[in-house]
Order: sequence, then C-alpha cells, then structure tokens
Amino acid sequence: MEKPTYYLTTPIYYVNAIPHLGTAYTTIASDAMARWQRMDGRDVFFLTGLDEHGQKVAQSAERAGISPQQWCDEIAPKFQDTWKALGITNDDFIRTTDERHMRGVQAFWTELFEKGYLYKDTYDGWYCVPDETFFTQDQLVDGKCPDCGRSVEFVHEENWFFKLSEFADKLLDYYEEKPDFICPETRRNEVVSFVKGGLKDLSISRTTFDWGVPIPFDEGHVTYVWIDALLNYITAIGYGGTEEEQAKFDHYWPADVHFVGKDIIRFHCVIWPAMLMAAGLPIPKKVFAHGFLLTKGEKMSKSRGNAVSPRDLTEIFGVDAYRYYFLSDVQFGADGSISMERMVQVYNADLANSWGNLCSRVLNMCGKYFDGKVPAFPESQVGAPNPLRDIAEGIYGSYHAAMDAIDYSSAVQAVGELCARANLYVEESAPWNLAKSDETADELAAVIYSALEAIRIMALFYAPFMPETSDEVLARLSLDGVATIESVKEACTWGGLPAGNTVTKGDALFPRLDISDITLEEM
Ligand code: ME8
Repeated sequence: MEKPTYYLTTPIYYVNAIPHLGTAYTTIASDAMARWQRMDGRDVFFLTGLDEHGQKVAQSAERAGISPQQWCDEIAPKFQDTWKALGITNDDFIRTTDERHMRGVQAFWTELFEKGYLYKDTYDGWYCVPDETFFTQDQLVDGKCPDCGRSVEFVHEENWFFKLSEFADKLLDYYEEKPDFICPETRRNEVVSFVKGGLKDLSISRTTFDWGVPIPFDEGHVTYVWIDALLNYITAIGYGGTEEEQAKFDHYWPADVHFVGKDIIRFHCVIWPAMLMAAGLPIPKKVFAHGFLLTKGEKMSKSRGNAVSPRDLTEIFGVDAYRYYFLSDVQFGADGSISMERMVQVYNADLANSWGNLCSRVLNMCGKYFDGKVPAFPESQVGAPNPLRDIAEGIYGSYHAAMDAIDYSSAVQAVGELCARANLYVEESAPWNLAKSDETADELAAVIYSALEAIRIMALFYAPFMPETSDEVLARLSLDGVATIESVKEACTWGGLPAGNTVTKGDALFPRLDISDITLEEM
C-alpha cells in the first residue's frame, strides 16, 4: 500500500548572516516533526533552504566587496553544515539562485500574466530593506518601519502589480472553511482582522537593482524577493519543471505544514494563498507560526546583534540536549525566554537525573544480575500489575495527539511521565533486594525486563527530539536504529524487546553539568 505523503517546510532563511538560535529553532522544530511523521509511516518530504535574492543580500555582498552570487556561495555551506551538525534530516535544500527555482518562478509569472492578474503601474511608497517589505506613508511609525523600527527608503518606480485586492473575500472564506489553516488561534485572529481591513494590490517587481529573478515578459524587472521566496515551496518539488518533476509536485503538493516564525505570518497566510488561488493551485493545509525566542525580554536576531550560534551551545550541552531544551521548555507557538541557567536546570533534571540516570541504572543492573542479557519475562509474572506497561500502552495515543496538535512540550511530557514512573518503579521494586534470594528471581526478571522494555519504548518516542541518544540506547539493547522503523505504532507494542539480547551499559548519556558562570548574553 502506498504511504500517505507529508510535506513540510521551514522558511528559507536570508543569507545576510549565518544561522543563529532563532533560525535553528524553526529548523529543529520542523525536523522533529519530519522524524515523527517518518516513523509514523508517512512518505515525508522535508524542505529547507535559502533566500538568496533581494536588496538586503545584495547589500551584504557589496559591503563584503564580492558579487552577490559569491556571497551566497560562501554563506550557503555554513547553513548546510549547521543543519547537519544539528541532526537535521531535510530531504532537499533549495537555494533561490538554483536554476530549477528561477525557471519555476518564471513559469509562475507567465501563468499569472496570462490569467490577467498582473498589471503595470507606478509605485510610490516606502521600503524597509532589512524586512524586505513595502509600506505606505500612513503605516510608518515616526517615519520608521512599523515592524522593526529601522529606517525606510522611498521608492518611486514603475512596477508590476499583483491584484491581491481581489482576493480578500476569497481568503476570508477560506479561513472560515479551514479553521486549522492558520495556527495557533491568536495568529489566525490577527490575520483575519488584517484581511478584513482590506487588501491593496501588491508591487511584485523592482527595477532599481538586478539581484533577483527576471520577469520573463519585461526586461529590466526582477521579482520582488518575497514573491520569489514563497515560490520555493513549489519549485523545490518540481513546479515548472519537466514531466517527471511535475509528477513529484503532484505527489507532494499541497504542503501539510509550513513552519514559520510569527514575523512572517502575513506573507504566508495572505499573499501566498492568494498567489496560489490566482494560479489555480491548491492551498497548503496549515501554516504554523511559532513565537520568538527572547533573551532578557528582547527578540534574538542577527540585526540586533544578540544572536548566539547554535554551536556555542551544542559544544556545552550536546546536540540532543540542545534540541530537547528548545522544543520542550518553550511552548511551541508562544514566545519563550531562554537562558543559560534554565538550560542547565532542564538538562540536569530531565536528562542527567531522569532519562540518563534511568538508562544507566537499569542497563547496569541487567549486566549485574543477568550477565548483560535481556531476561525472559517469567510466565509466573504475566498477570501481575505492571504500572510501566499500563503507561507505555497509552503513550502512542497521547504522544500522537500532541504531535498532531504540534504541541511538542506535551509530546515530550508524555514520555517524561513514563520516565519518571520508571525511575520510581525501580526504586519501589528494589531489584537489589530481589536479587538476594532465589525465591524472588522471577520478580527480579520481571522488573528488569519491564524497565528495559520501558526504556526501549521511551527511546522510540524521544527519537524525534533526541535522535542520537535514542539510537545509542537502542544499540545498547542490540536493536536497530530508529531509521529502520516503518510503523512506530507496531514497534512500541509492549513485549517487543527480545529476551536474550545483549545489553551494554556504556558511558553516561548525559553527564551532570555544573555551569553557573556563563550567560547567553556574554556569548
Ligand atoms: O524571513 N525566535 O528569513 P529570515 C524564533 N527569508 N525564531 C526566529 C527568531 C527568534 N528570535 N529569529 C528568526 C525570512 N527566527 C525570509 C523567509 S520564507 C518563504 C522567506 C526564525 O532569515 C523564524 O522562523 O529573516 C523566522 O520566521 C525566520 O527565522 C526568519 O528568517
């Protein structure tokens, strides 16, 4: 049977600087979802990439004294290397300077032009280069960009316009028909009231610089960078390509979810669906906007200069703990304050003392009492109450529901509860006492088997968040890695751990950390 598809995307990041905690946040969140959907049996296509055109990038290159293409070619590997280091499993990496993308953008223009949705007119207004956004005079705040507060420049150009204003009612109908299209709810309300305020036609070409995709039917015009960027979601999977490429597009489109930060919600929930409607293409199923990571109450960003590199933190915490912290401690969808102090706290409590400690104790005891082989679960213990089995059997349901709601903290919590219960279970059953007498040998085997089995199941469900550790734990139980799992629903059935498997204790998964003297701000 053909697997159902699941297509998810991150924003494509500007190459005006290197990756930081903010861009990494969206990317690890998307990766956790991609990993989960794969283990839950879907044919996943996970896309990320780079937004390489526009004035902002052209200016960065100019400041560096190199061509924009050279600049992009130097920055691109820095993103790719960072994502690799963070365990990101993207299936493709689109760059808007790719030929396949440029070709697709031009095909899209031709389509909209032929359908009568474009016209030429003079644009008089303001432009914020850091945000690559047009503003009218009355949108400015004290003469500055209403979004980022920086200076804007006046633009007076003959541009191509997209008849965005024609789509206001259609968009409002769509939001009503598909209440899950924009998540979370607060973002949905924000977009609905914005569109209810009326939409103006959108300038979609520029003539005063040339770092962009040329408009195919009017020389001297390049595509407005946001339009160029949004189209990556379809060009990467084959839109505007050969027959074979188009087949891939038909297979994966529409996207199941676009993950974005709340700063770019209007582009994704207003302009993008209107563009697709104009072209007669299906609309993505969901746009999920997460909040901002804040340090000392301020948004962390490249331009504010308070952006920390992910590698600074992974060197201290390791990749898995890094991913775990951001996805479990910050409620996905809301803004979240992050701090070094909190990161250390979460690391020590959840990972060193709970998950790491459980693995280390139980694997150690299996070595000590059963020669490092998984004991068979004794017949005599089959009907006995087993709290771990009860929780483990409910975990797929609760975890699945949390992931469906894109609520990572709750998904992690579902596993954390089993982990806490397993630590308590070991404590209460005191295998070290059971090991003292032959009469309790069956009980001992049942306790160790159950604890190992709970560990195996936790490793499966922790894998989208902490993939390396999960594979390591499974390897210590002589089991294949998570990538081999076709259906986690089947794999998590209680009793799946084969008796007789060799169990290796290994080093501490999360050695306790004692750092109190570095702050994120100092980094
Ligand atoms: O907007 N907290 O690119 P960009 C959380 N090229 N997330 C953050 C963040 C923070 N402090 N700072 C940045 C663009 N992000 C366009 C996108 S898509 C067709 C084109 C994340 O490099 C968040 O996902 O400015 C935000 O939406 C994105 O980085 C902006 O990245």
